[in-house]
Amino acid sequence: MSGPTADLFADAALQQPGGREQIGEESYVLRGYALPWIERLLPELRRVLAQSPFRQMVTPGGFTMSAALSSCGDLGWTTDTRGYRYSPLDPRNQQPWPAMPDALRQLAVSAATEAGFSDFLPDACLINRYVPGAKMSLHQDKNERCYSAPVVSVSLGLPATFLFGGHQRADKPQKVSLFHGDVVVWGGVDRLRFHGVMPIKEGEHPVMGPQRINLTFRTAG
Ligand code: MD3
Ligand code: FE
Repeated sequence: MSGPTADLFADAALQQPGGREQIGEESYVLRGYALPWIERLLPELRRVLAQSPFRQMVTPGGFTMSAALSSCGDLGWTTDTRGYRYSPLDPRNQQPWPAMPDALRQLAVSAATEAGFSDFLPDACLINRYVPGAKMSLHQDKNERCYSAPVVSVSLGLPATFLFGGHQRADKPQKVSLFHGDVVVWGGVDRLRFHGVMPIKEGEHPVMGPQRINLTFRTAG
């Protein structure tokens, strides 16, 4: 996106009826959308993480990521010195990733529908854990086989400043604050935009403690 359209989205998110904030041509923030689901969601998340705990992964360039990762679903995202990829097995124990709990899948499908993407069939849920100071550098998500499906993300815990860039790494990103319970849906022409997360500020969240956990649902296979 460039020119007048970019300017339109640059300053403030456009308010939409139904509590949708449009942040890109086909991207929406659903403020607090996950809040009614939280009590169902957290015990499931705990079960998943007991089976596949958070771990810090190394990028092909040899850097240890500051965010710790896990996954659930048929496919999980991993990185090591050989590259980035989706795998049906958790490299930590060579066992399948934990199944995607129904509550998580239903939340993601329902949010996607709310944003205009019906028939979302996520097969992977990446779980990122940020402690204060952790960040995610500007990148594109290009390891999924299906770019026509949206990505749905659920923010939990400490707030974050999300960086929403363009299709070129050098495009100046817009900043979007994300809070506990916010759900974001990215799709269509926005699916391959560069994005990242600024370093998380010190803090203690009343429900989640001193951390931010982000769930991202994708159709990867
Ligand atoms: C925008 N995670 O796991 S939300 C990631 O908050 C990732 O943990 C961030 O970027 C986080 O890859 C950002 C998710 C997100 C995922 C895919 C996108 C935002 C996106 C694809 C296109 C545009
Ligand atoms: Fe990403």
